[in-house]
Amino acid sequence: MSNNDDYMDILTGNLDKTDLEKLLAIENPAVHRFVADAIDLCKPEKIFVSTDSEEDIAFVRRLALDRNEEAALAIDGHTIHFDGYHDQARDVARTKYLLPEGLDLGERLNSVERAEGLAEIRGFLAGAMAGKTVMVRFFCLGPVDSVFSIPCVQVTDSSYVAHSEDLLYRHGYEQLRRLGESGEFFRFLHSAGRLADNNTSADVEKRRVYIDIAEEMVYTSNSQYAGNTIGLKKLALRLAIRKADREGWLAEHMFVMGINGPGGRKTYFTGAFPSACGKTSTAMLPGESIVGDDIAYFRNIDGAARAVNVEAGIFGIIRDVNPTDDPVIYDVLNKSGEVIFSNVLITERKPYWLGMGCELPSAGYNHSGDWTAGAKDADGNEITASHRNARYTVNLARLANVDEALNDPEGVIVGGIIYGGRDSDTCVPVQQAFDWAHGIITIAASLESETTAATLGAEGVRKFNLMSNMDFVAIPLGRYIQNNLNFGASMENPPPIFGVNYFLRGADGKYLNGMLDKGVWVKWAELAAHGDVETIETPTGLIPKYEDLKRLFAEVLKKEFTEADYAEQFKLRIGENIAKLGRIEKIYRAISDTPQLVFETFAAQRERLEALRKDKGDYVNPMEM
Ligand code: SPV
Ligand code: MN
Repeated sequence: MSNNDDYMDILTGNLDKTDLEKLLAIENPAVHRFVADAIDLCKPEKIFVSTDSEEDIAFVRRLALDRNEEAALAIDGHTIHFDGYHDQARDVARTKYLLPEGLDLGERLNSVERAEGLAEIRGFLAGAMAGKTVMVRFFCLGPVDSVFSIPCVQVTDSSYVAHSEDLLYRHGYEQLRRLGESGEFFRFLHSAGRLADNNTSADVEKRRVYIDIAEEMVYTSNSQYAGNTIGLKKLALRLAIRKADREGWLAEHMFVMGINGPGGRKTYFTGAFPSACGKTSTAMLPGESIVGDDIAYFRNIDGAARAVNVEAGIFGIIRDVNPTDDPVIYDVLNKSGEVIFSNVLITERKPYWLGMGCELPSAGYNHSGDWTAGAKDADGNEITASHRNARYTVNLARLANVDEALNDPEGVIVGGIIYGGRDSDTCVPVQQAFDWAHGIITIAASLESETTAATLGAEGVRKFNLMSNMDFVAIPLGRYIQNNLNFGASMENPPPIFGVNYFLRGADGKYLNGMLDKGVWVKWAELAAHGDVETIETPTGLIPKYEDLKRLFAEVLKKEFTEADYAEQFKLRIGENIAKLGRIEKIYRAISDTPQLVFETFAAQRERLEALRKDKGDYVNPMEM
């Protein structure tokens, strides 16, 4: 790395006058050193330093089109970006923590010894920007000038990445200037690497996401897919989890939304779901308001749990977005204004995707290149019209139901927390935990989900995913659970915790619930959070009464909810619940720092389940509890 004496020489020798002035106006030598090191390592041809000005932002937007990283679509402001055929999701296996000497991250976290990892990734990045323009951008995680704010500097040779960040994050150049010499910040260095003819990353076998804990910095090489490259998204979440651990707050993979209750009451909820399990569509439910759909920071402020959306936009899964199930976002995707589509099908400059609610064209251009229906890839797999993890990127201000508290530096008071996974056979559609610790342990830390297209690898495999944050936890797992337990214990009235399951299936394999039924579960949770509905106590938690759901289904969805629906959906599946406890307990037995309370809480839950089974058998009708 460049040492203290020569970093100014690197900057003055490589930046032109205006860019140098923009950079030096942030009077933080650590920022200068980071940029100088990136230039020295990656050897870009040109350097563009972006302020928060509309002119600078427009430059990046234009560059994405000029360099064919994006192409304009028929509707004004819409563009399409393609990632490489083998670069369509987060690469969990090649995302690693760089372990400084003496640091132990415990079991299950993917890491590599720091010196070795640095040598590898810096080797891939050496000279990687030759002939390209690099962009230096400044953003802020969380609202600007808030106790939650974390300033960030992104250096990337992808104008698609820089453009996406513009829609997804709050601008942070001015904030870093205000912070002067002292500001601490996260740093991200990304190169898409050598590009193929269609401008996608050519060397995906050299794709790496390496998190340098010691420097609060993340390196990405040879990828364009946003989940690997957009520093402020999941890369920053990993750094934030470590910072939160040091400072006594929480960084979670959660939406933040307002749920409208009776009499004009609004209660803010946060919710954690693994990728592609309904998190965004819950956050966007028609009739409710959205603060954020992916990442939240929590702090105990004056005895209340307060949360902010870390982001200012949405990088959402487009599959199944249609006018019936997701009217709010469907509207945005069909009118003028800035939208980046990625990995959808294009014909006649129009985007098409799986599940959009109309017939798809039989030919066009997609993530595989020129495509016709039935086409197969080199491995003989059918190429779908759009990728199952195809996405849209928009700023939250575009949504009709964006919440007025989006940029509140104090965040919102959290009135309830929801956890959900893709679970075909075990948990009921909605239940409330007995208390904070019971919720954290038996719902949040016991979350399992069947895998989806959001990460590389097979789909539909049941996987442990604590707090839906498993891919991002950057501290030993037991410690992470303990931090969550402590957070609730630090307040007199911690928010109630709920578990939901949108993916229960019947004996015929069909889903038992419609896509919009989640609108009822959240309304019920809002009422339960205020003690406005009675509940039925079961061994796994508190479930709704039939009458309340019948009324809510009629009110919210104008739909009949029969006693038979209730009995089938809310029957307690005792064998499945005990089997799940066994799977999860086995995982925690192998994690050395698991808090003892986890095992005690599992034991108590198992006892309750077994006692009921003795009395009533394997499946218990909710009416009989
Ligand atoms: C997720 O996969 O959880 C996402 C998209 O929100 S990304 O992490 O950016 O790939
Ligand atoms: Mn996510």
